[in-house]
Amino acid sequence: MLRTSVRSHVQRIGHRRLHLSVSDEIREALNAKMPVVALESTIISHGLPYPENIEMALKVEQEIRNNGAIPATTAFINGIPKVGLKTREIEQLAEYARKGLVNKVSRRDISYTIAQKLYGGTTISSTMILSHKAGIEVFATGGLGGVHKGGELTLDVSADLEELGRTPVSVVCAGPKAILDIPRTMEYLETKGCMVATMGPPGTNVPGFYTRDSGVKSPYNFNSYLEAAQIIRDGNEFGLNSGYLFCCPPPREVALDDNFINDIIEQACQNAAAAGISGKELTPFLLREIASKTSGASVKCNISFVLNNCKIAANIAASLSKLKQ
Ligand code: PSU
Ligand code: MN
Repeated sequence: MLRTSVRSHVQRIGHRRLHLSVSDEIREALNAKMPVVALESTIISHGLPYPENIEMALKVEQEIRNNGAIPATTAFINGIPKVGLKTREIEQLAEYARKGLVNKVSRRDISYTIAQKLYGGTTISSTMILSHKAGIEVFATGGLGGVHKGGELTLDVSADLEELGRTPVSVVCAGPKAILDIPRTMEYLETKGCMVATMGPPGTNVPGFYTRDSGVKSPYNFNSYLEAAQIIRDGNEFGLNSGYLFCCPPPREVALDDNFINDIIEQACQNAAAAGISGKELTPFLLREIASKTSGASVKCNISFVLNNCKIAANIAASLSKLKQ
């Protein structure tokens, strides 16, 4: 019975009672206060094509280990919220996603996914929730969800932004996805109280996912892993209970040309409108269109900057665990 199996996954880490399944490796690491970096799985189930998605998922775990932290990929397996997937679970998730059997899970989808024993890919929003329950403070991904173009009328604003306003987890990414209205996304994050800092010298703008500079000013900048770790420690010690967004411009060698990608994004948005795509299907649709129109260049770029973000997140997590010793 599902209810029994979910209940049997109520675990403890330290004094916390968790309604989720945390792998032995992650539980031991957290109890020993070692650096852990969470990873989402919507990017596996809905963000990247097969088989690049599996390749990416396994590579990023290795990148985090190479940089001194332990990776914790999150997902819903048969309705069970899991932190720390096994390789075969990652492969299974990708196989199921290929057959359209994986739900894309943000906060509103969690209860249904558990109750119906579904497979679920975790978005930034639900990864933050699972991470916080497990006691993981740092999370790495590709790009943030945000206010969609025309969002002032459609109200299509990613649940990622709400979560960043209410859950004290740090998201390390390459900025809001370029398919979005980046100025409005930044306004929304300010309203919700999410700290936003971009890696680089003072004045470095928010990156645009595939590009290094979205043209939008970043509220803050940071230049070292230690600086980022201090922001997290101080905000959490103060008890802010809101999230942190660390944006990392994609490395020059992998970033795409602004004009090239912006034309393609514009076309993809028009195609989505013409096909009547909305709601949670919109982001996966746009990413697929862009992948096909760039003959896979966007996928290659996406995987490279996820790796870059993982390296930075692992180093921030390591600095944070040193600060706490
Ligand atoms: N980053 C990527 N690819 C993705 C996503 C992020 O490089 O597919 C996913 C994340 O899981 C993010 C979600 O939380 O897209 C946002 O979806 P929406 O716009 O529907 O909230
Ligand atoms: Mn949406």
